[in-house]
Amino acid sequence: MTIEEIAKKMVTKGKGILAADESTGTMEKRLKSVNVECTEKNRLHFRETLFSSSSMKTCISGVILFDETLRQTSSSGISITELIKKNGSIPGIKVDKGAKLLAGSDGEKVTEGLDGLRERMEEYYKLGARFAKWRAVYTISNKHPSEQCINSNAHALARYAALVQEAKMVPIVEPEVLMDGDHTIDKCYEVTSKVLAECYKQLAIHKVNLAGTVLKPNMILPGTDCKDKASTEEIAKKTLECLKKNVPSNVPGVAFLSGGQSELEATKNLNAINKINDTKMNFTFSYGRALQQSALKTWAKSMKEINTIQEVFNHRAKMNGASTEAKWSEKLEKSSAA
Ligand code: 5MM
Repeated sequence: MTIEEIAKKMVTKGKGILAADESTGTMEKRLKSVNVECTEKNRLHFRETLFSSSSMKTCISGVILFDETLRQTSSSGISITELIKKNGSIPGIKVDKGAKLLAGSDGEKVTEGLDGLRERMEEYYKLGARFAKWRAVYTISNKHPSEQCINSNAHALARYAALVQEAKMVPIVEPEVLMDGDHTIDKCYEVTSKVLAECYKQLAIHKVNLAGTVLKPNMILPGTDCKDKASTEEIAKKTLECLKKNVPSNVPGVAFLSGGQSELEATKNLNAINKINDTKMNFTFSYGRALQQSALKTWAKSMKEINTIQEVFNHRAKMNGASTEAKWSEKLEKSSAA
């Protein structure tokens, strides 16, 4: 498949991406929150349980993996990438090395991982990955994000994207404006616009073929500590407006991150965005926490109840799949859960 075809498949209507690329440190936090020891065996068991679910075929277009998982073998003896492919989904790989302190700044971060990336991409392709992911993070405060932070992260994202396409894979470009803080929804709109504009400027400079990329942005939301809450309709309207203004129309689709929203909020908001989507772009999900939280809790209670864990995951995947086509409703949520 060409990178344009892979990108289109990743944002197919009715499906979305499972972000299961937590690094070991993040996985440690997630497993600690449900009182499970963070061992390699446990990480594999949880992930394999999800990757073997029936919704993989119907609702999951791709799975983002962490380096460790890409190299693992499932309990049935086939590799994890084969398991994902067998279930009709595309394996992908997180290739950044994390957000590190940006020299010369007052605590802002820049994502690292470009050194040796060309060679790593060759290996990842051989291991079966067909797309990659790189996440940049931006915090909002009176003085942040700075131009230095916006420019250096956009530059790194563009260099990453060019290297991924050189390896015949699709780059997911993930600039995440964090929800932390008491900023208003309009501030989030303003910052996200600046961040996206700089990303697309740099992607153009680095000659990235946008038809072979997928954007993974935050939705436009008020900060978690903001007193003025926003309605689902306002979130949808402002998110769509911000993306229409800043994302070139040859980008085939957008796969939102959930960023700390609850499972239900993330589903509702995506549904509302799709209700008013009047662009040619497909809007789908690339959720980590908002797809896995309930399944993780169920798994932690009883790891042997594979069917029950998978039913919980299937339900969430199905609800998000429906929201990519604006077909989700409270009624569907209840009847499917039942
Ligand atoms: C799955 O979580 C990823 C975090 O990995 P790190 O260990 O490198 O922090 C993260 O990049 C994720 O893909 C996105 O943030 C989306 O996840 P959420 O939970 O925000 O939907």
